[in-house]
Amino acid sequence: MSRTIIVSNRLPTKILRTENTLTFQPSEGGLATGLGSIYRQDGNVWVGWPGLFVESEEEEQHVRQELEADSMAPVFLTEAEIHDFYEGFSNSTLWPTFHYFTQFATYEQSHWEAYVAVNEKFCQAVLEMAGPDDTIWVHDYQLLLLPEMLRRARPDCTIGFFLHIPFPSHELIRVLPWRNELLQGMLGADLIGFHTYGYMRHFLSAVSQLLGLNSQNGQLQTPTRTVLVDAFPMGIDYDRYAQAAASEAALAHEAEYREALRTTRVILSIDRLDYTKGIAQRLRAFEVLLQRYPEWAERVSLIMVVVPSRDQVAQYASLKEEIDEIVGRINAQYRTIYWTPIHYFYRSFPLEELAALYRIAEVALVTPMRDGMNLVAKEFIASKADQRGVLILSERAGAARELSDALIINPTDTGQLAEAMHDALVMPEEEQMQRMAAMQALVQQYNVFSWTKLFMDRLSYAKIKQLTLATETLDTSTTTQLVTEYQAAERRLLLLDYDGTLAGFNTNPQRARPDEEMLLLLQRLAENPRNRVVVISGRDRTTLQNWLGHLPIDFIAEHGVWLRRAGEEWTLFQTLRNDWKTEIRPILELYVSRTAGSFIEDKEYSLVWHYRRADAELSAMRARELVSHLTFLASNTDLQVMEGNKVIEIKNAGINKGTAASRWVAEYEPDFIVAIGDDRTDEDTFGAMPPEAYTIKVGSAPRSLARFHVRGTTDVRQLLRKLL
Ligand code: GDG
Repeated sequence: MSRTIIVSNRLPTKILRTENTLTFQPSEGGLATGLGSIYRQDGNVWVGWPGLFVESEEEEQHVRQELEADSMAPVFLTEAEIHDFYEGFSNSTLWPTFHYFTQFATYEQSHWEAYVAVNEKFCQAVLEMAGPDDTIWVHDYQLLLLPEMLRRARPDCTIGFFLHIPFPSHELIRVLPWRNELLQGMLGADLIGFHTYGYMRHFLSAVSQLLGLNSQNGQLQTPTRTVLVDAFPMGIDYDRYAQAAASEAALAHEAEYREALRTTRVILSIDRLDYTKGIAQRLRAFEVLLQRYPEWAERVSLIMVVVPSRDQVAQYASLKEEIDEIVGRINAQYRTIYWTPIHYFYRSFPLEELAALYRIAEVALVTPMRDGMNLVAKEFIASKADQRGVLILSERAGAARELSDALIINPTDTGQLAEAMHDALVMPEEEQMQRMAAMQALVQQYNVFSWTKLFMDRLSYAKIKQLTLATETLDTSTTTQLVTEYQAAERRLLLLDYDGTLAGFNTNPQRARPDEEMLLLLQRLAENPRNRVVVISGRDRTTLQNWLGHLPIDFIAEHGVWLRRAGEEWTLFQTLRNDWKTEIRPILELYVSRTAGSFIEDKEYSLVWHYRRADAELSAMRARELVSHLTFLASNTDLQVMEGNKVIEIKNAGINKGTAASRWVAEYEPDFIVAIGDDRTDEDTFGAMPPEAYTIKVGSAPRSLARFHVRGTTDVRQLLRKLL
């Protein structure tokens, strides 16, 4: 039976050390509640750090056993790992970068190394449990490398990844020295989830700009697999908050607070201490409210709960000082014997007291500078049984995408925020109820349980899709069979594409020269009198001649325009014209001038527009435009428009790699064929081969005509070496 493994940095538990004993308390975080129904099911497990430094082997064993009984498996971290991996790379590099606070980001190689090592550690812990068909759901920014690490070890596992924080614009991601590794790490998953469509778009754009991988409708094509990317706005356990707010305990606390505050109205603010939450700006806005509307003095107080967090990181300590200072200043200036403007608490509250605060507040201020989602906004809504109360919400919290009935503000605009507070305090009850009812319906329906279900369902779908798309992998047993047939054959034909197959891609096509190993491989394969080796490429004949002309091999150049048998002269496949170039070249020149970084390659019988070096998104758009433009022009001529890997080629119709390769098959009559290629133009070769030929696509293979696929050029080399 396959099972589900949840992985996150922290386990959903709190372990407290008191004198000689350890006590275990379930944590009440939103994620723990949402996933509770999953990880506690038979055989399932949650892997993560228990948040405790163990003091001995014995204690480690004890913790392990206790957690195991509650379906959890601990990954123990050392103090050095917490310092470099957690406080370092996670919270001083990734957290500020992903929240647009690059001024706070540090880039320490040693922190990165710890991050890699701890992700490996998590990987090992998961592998100890994961079977080949299990489903693994990885959470958040501390474990960005884990999906790919798991994928290498368990190619067939179903892996999901969810990011709880924003995914920023690619302009911020590109600042990170380890950006490609981080993106690659995430791409090990079958499904990647974000809170909002905006984050998803940023991710797809980063992957396109930095890794050159394209996507369509949230389906991302990596060299080996299709990855689904989607938005899943996380919800809360609505009933739990509604019930807590209606509980005896909450009512009692509320009565107590009311008595102390007398008739003062309450604006509430609750966050972890974090510079992303906009706490200082919120305080300044409250001050502006008191300045602009002195009538609120003695009538409104701000209750501000700041939960201690990450105080080992320097920015957090100085933020704490800043908040202390602003609160002190405002209170000192405005307070009266009867009234305190700001009630500031630097600690956390038990749920019933939190519920009482949600109840008593008429206005909730959720005004982060950046926030992945923000659950406090949703909890406030769930707590308002009488539907009175107003939510003021930052446009930069993920929650703003759903809660459009809140008063949506720009958190840096303190004036606007002060006005919103005033508007909220004077909003007619009828309007409050209308807005609140709409938001309650939404938060109740899209709760944490439906979030979990949506993600898991989509993950199963992602896996099914993978399986139906994939051509067969060239696995060990097929390779063995291929080699056996090769050895038995008398007349073998090897059709090998060049770029992306024999050689890796280079941003400058002239730099993809053959290396020593490739030359030797081709030489030795071609020396065997039973072999016919053909390099079949879109490149011009001069380049192929210069690079490989000294070898005893055959060539098909310019996608079938030019042919050369070993030791003979170059010949044209058929008589061709090239007078059309004068008409087409100016069009391509126009696209070059409109698309910085693109260029034209002029081959004898074709013209090629290259856009690998241009901005990925712009050039993809221009490429679509150019193809339709050229296809229109070519419709009444004997020209054809071909799309390759970041190239568009225009040439005479009826000429392609397939028609050229067929000529070799017809003339040579091979009893064994292997044809390997990576892009669309190689599909013509695959399509022209007899069914028993070993047609092999390099890279992922949705809709390929090839029978098998391999991951990359390294696999191609390995296969060729096996033939020797
Ligand atoms: C990350 C993302 C995303 C706060 N004070 C007390 C208390 N809390 C609870 C709240 C809420 C939780 O802490 C805070 O959740 P948020 O979502 O607001 O923020 P982060 O901790 O930054 O979480 C965020 C989230 O992940 C989920 O994906 O929404 O954007 O940054 O549940 O109620 N709970 C108790 N006492 C307190 O004093 N009991």
